[in-house]
Amino acid sequence: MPDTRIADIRITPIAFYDPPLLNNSGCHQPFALRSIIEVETEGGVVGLGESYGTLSVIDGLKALAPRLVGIDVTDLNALWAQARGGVAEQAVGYKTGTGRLVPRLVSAIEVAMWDAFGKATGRRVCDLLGGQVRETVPFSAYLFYKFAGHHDATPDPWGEVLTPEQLVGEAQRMIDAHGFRAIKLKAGILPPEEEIAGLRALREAFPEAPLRIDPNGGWTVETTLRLLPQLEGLVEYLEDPTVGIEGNARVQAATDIPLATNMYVVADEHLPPNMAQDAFRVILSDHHYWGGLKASRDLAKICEIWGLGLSMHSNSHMGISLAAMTHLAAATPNLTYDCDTHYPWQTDEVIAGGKLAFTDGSLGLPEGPGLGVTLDREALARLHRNYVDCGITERDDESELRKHWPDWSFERPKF
Ligand code: GKR
Ligand code: MG
Repeated sequence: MPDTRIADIRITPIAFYDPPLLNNSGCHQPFALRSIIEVETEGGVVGLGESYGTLSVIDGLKALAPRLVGIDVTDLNALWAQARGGVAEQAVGYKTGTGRLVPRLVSAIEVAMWDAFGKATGRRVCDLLGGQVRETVPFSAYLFYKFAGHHDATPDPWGEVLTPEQLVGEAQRMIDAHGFRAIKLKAGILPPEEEIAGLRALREAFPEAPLRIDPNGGWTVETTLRLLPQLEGLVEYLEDPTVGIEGNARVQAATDIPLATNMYVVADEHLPPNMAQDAFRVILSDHHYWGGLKASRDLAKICEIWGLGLSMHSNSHMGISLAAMTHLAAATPNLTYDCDTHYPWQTDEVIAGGKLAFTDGSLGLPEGPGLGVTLDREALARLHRNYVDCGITERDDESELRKHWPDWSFERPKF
């Protein structure tokens, strides 16, 4: 077997076109940011990872990378020890608190370590994570309200979506293109009655589709309690309707609809209070912030033990993240709902061979060892130039929305 000690780690920030999608915090900027991680071993194998492209993550990764030279790509304990050893505090633009940045840094590099080990040994990442339990991984149609174009008036190919009719059109187009079964509506932007009218229109147009709505904590407890009768029988789960574990526990106590979260149970220390208060019954895991693929498999076991449902959260991303999500999901027995993905919203790609294709809303594992994907170096260079040229270094949905609606202000809860 080739030498699997780490010889070098390269971090490349990239930016790619993102449509003007709306959420409770604002509107997506014209470019979404990611980081591409390459872990090269002494044996000459290159493993790939993809993570957030915000400045604190890029800086943290750059501080962590040289500390990892010489460790074996299987040594996750050494990776955690180095990440906990003060690198987060070195990150310029470090805002989010060490507790949040450390697992993000570990995740970004850990995926590339698994990929390198898989490529060095001829094994797929899902086999290294415990073995494949499903042939294909189902994803959901992730719908957003959106503007017809960005504030500079560049039109977006998906057009405007602000009404129930336009929402059904967006869903139809996404389902025609990718075959998704479940539908998720990003909410918390329009008055809740309008968003529920959108859900009802979706129910009428797609009678069999499992539906979800995610206001990102945009509704008060009182508003959510008032809306529950309209949501019962309509949605398979209700995602982060209001703020915090306590607030959502009050909602969960009043309904049989399971509450799901990617906002308030996002780290180990949130699990005990969540269980004690019975706030969320579905965890939307995300290997990018839970500490990587191994930590996410551990989380799945915790969910199984405690009878929690499990699915997957996403952010705007490229094919390396999608491949990692798919390997993880393929190796997770208790995945109880179709996973989220922003992938259909992204036109650019950084992996060789172009975009991965869904069949009937599901994705098979990319062929080959590791994650089964390799870099398109020309695309990487082009998307890195985008990053340098666009000048965006932080996601800022709030200011972006004020370019469209000058009087708009961020509030959570808002309605
Ligand atoms: O991309 O606008 C977005 C989403 O709102 C994203 O930021 C969330 O993290 O997809 C996410 C969610 O489910 O809350
Ligand atoms: Mg969510």
